[in-house]
Amino acid sequence: MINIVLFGKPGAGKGTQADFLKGKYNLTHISTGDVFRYNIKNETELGKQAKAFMDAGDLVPDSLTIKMLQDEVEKHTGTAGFLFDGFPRTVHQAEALDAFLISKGWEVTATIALEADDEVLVQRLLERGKTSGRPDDQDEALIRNRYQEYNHKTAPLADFYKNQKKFYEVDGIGSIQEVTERLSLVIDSLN
Ligand code: B4P
Repeated sequence: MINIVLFGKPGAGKGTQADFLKGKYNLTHISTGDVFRYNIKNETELGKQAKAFMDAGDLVPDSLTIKMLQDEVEKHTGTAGFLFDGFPRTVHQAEALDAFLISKGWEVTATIALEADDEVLVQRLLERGKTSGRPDDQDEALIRNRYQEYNHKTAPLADFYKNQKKFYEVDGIGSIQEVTERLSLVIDSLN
């Protein structure tokens, strides 16, 4: 079983790349952002609780996010592996993921970070905001708040996975296909 965490700043291309990698490596793709947006659209209790945080560009509290992720994993226990996109985003989430996977006899195989400059990414998100309908993509102040959240809460995860010798970095600037090829080189080297 191979379990990959796709890591990176908002707009780094996690979701974009996951769409290619899931088919290529036969992995079950879990995007916590997508699951939250599905719940918001369908006005579930979880969606109602997450909406204000997401609209403000804040991270959704760990208590909601970890439970949701575990429920998603439980739906796919027969899989050849998972591609975690946007989870974990805090050290507490990473610790919970490790404990949960260990309880199943699994582990994170590798965490791959898509590296890119903030200013390039802000422009990407503003561009996406013209068509995505996502409130968190449409206001530059909200987008910049997402980077604050990233720097305070998510960036420390790099050290968490470096300490486990599971951290890999890939240049996220270039064509989508070029970035997929760089990620594939890392994944192919894991066996
Ligand atoms: P997410 O849905 O995870 O998304 P994201 O950070 O906005 O973007 P991603 O990196 O996936 O970028 P994408 O491929 O789409 O998070 C949204 C919110 O959900 C968070 O702010 C938070 O509130 C909440 N949330 C989610 N998970 C959580 C967690 N674990 N804990 C707490 N809260 C959580 O690419 C972005 C744009 O760039 C697209 O338009 C794409 O077309 C373009 N692009 C991609 N690659 C490109 C390339 N190589 N060149 C040019 N453009 C490119």
